[in-house]
Amino acid sequence: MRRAYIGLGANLGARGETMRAALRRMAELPSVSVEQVSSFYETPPWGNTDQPPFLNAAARIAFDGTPHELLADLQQIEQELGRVRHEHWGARTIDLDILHIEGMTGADDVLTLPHPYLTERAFVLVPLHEIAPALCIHEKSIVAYYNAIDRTGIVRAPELFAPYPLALIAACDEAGGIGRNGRLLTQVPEDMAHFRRTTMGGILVMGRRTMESLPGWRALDGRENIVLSRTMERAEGFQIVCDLAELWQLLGRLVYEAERPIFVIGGGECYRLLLPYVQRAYVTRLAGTYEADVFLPPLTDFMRTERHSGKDCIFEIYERV
Ligand code: PH2
Ligand code: MG
Ligand code: MG
Repeated sequence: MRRAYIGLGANLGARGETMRAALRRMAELPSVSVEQVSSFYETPPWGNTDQPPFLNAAARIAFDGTPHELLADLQQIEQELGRVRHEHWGARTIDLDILHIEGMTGADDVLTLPHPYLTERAFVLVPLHEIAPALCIHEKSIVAYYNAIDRTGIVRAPELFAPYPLALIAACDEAGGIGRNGRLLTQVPEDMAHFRRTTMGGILVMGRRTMESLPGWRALDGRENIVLSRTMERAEGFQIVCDLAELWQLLGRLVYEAERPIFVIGGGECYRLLLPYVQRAYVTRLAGTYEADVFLPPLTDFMRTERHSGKDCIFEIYERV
């Protein structure tokens, strides 16, 4: 296995989605494992400036095979993701460049290693600096190139480009209540089964109080359990993150390994914090009201796309419009 660094860029279409799809396809290649991915950065177009802004990122991978085999695999992914034109320095749906392969230098007519622009372009150096500041190219570190370059106009875009669209799952009473005294309002077996079926195999993100409301504080089986908490240090069966940046990093690692749905499972604070990143919401409507003290935030900008009645409750799905 060899270690390599890949630069990603996109400035047409749903840029964040395309970049994530490219990362997943890279991770799915039998010869490649994606080890680390930088944040996504919004960068002004370099070269031909009369084109939309880019998203850029960098990834560290390990791969088996020759540089040209890797290049062919990356070009195949570019093709599949709809890259049509290859105007030099022009707009593109996705651009995957081999920036550097450890222990390899050289050039032929299709590949130059390290990438000739690697040390001169802020849109490459900023993401690469995040994941490999100490990497040395031509006997100088990335951090040294980074410090010397004009980075005007480059901004980190974690808010806009969480590594993956999230789903939310909640059960509400007729007043929109979801909990009382740190517990669920009621336990409807039909809804518990629905929750288990819907989330099985996925990744669960919850707040600390929700984690403490689980029976025996035990992680839910068959699913990855993540707790978002500023104060907790560890809990068996759970991965703990203290803020959104850490959450995106962990989710990035998990979903590039294997594509799995991510569910925000509560409570109120966690729903509120993560709602801007939620694409789909599974909402169970419980009959009656239960004097809740925590409520689901309103799903503005969502449209109901499904609704079916169960025995004791109604199951709905909402999608962000
Ligand atoms: N790629 C180019 C040309 N210009 N500008 C930015 N900001 N980011 C890029 O990835 C980029 C560019 C050709 O590959
Ligand atoms: Mg390229
Ligand atoms: Mg390029």
